[in-house]
Amino acid sequence: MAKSKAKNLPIDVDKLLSGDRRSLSKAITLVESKKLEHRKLAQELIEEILPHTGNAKRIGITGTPGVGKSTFIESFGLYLIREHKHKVAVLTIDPSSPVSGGSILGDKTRMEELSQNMSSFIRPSPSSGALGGVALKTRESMLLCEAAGYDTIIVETVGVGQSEYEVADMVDFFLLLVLPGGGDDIQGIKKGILELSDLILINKADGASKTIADQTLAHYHSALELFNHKKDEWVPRVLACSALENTGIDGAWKVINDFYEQSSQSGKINDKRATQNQKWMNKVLWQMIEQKLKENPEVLNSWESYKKAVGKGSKSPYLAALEIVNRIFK
Ligand SMILES: Nc1nc2c(ncn2[C@@H]2O[C@H](COP(=O)(O)OP(=O)(O)O)[C@@H](O)[C@H]2O)c(=O)[nH]1
Ligand SMILES: [Mg+2]
Repeated sequence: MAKSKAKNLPIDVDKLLSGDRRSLSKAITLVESKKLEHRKLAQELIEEILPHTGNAKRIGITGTPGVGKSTFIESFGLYLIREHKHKVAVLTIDPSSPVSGGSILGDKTRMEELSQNMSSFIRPSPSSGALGGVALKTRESMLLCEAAGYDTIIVETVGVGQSEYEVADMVDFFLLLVLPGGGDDIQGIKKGILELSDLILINKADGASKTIADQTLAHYHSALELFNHKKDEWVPRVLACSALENTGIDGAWKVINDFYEQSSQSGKINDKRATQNQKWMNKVLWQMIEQKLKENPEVLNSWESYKKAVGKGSKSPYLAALEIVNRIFK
């Protein structure tokens, strides 16, 4: 059993590692805190649990509001728990809604059975974060869930701002939910998101929408053929499902399994995670540098006077920036 090196951690690490939900909740709250002292403790905690992470399947789910993400996660999560004895953690990022707002409550009712199941853990992310933003917190929460023994982590996000790209940078597999229909153009879906997707799942393929869903399937197939896929790379799939009627859920899981089989054999999964970690390090590094500069009164002073000079036109923006940089690194 891991002994806590950091004695002053407010979290019982052994309990967390044994899967204690309360400890996991408290740990995530610590990670989410903006207080400097909490940030330090949170980093100690993350360092300590890091050797116990990395064993879960990390799945990102995105799609426009109303497409059925929460309903799908309810069906999918329960399927994994019942059929495959998984422990499922769900982290949701919705930058457009404060955590206390209505949408999370709505989600809880849509994920009612899952949220009450002892093999699941559902946690919404806060609407704003300190350094690294909301997504960094979610990433750290994901690691905590892995340490607590969850073997499937689902990160849900809505198509707002950069959140999909950030989620894609923390998961192995990216699943895009879309609606039946769409006609000649693929409605409202950013091309970049389509390119990130490992599986496009047409939800609500039930009732009167079933036929349309089949047409949409063909449509996405041909859209995907336009992308160039490198040799040895995962070729994105398209499937239809009904989260409400629980059809096609096993098909989606099969594709995800194929993905893991293929990419663990090729070593791609490790490469992907390594690259993601490096990207995150860089992201946080630049943010830290920016913060440090903004806290330095000397830099701030010259920054202000250069701003005035540039505003008056007595100095060019380029030269001003260069002189500030030279002052910083003198
Ligand atoms: N017919 C049908 N309705 C669905 C399906 N999945 C979700 N819905 C409905 O679509 C609405 C939005 O679902 P929700 O899961 O909250 O979407 P989210 O905003 O993407 O999380 C709800 O009224 C669901 O009952 C489905 O597979 N078929
Ligand atoms: Mg939802």
